Amino acid sequence: MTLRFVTTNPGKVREAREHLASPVEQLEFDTPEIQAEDLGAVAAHKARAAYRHAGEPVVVDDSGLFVGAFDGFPGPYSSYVYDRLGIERVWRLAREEDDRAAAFRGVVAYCDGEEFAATPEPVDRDAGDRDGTERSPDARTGSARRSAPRSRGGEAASREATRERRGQDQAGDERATATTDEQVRGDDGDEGLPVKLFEGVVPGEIVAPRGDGGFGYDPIFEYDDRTFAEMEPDEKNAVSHRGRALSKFAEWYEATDR
Ligand code: ITT
Repeated sequence: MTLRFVTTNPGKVREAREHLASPVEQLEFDTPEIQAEDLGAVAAHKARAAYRHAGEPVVVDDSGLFVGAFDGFPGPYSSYVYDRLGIERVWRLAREEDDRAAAFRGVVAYCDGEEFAATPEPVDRDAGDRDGTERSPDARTGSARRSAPRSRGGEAASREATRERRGQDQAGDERATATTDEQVRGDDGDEGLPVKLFEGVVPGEIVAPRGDGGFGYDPIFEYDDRTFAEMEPDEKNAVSHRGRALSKFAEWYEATDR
């Protein structure tokens, strides 16, 4: 069965194809992202929105670059910082620091509307991130961090954005409604729609930009003396956060009957 990787980023899909025996197709859709410190919560929310949009099994990914000297920033805000500042300015900020240690972290999330049998990887079942409440440890990415509370204004704006998207993607929503059970409810109440999470982390260092490969922050992320942008795709995939998360996902997915 063809897997739909719902993302605006073709680089993620190229990497997923290296890991999965099943065919992977990009479904380009800009999923609404909640604001939360925890990538697992963001990825689970993205997966539910992607599933509602696609109406068939979906994979999404949420990743970020965590710089130690910046207390983990930009982390979950990496996409925003990449678009607004760009890698050259992130490098210029980091070079002021003695300690340039960083990590890429990523969570691959899978949702097909069905429940999951118990395996070590966590399943996210709720939407507790919306009100800043503590999530149970197994719904997170291993840590017990608290999601950032969202302002009412932010929540309302996000719902408005989702409604706007719904208007544009009515057909997708209708498909989702037609093919799933009552667990698939609106954005205001999709608690209960289970999402399986697979996490990957890779440590490295922020350096001056080098290399032409990869995408995003790859030119300023050095691992083992080379930046990710200086590696061949399969070399990056063998060690990267997404590669690690995808290989856990692939092992689980190929072993299930889904
Ligand atoms: P989607 O949300 O549509 O999947 P995105 O590119 O916005 O695509 P994220 O929300 O996960 O993805 O944002 C993560 C940011 O970190 C984004 O700017 C990416 O370019 C960057 N990033 C993620 N994985 C990366 C990797 O393997 N190498 C370099 N940069 C990466």
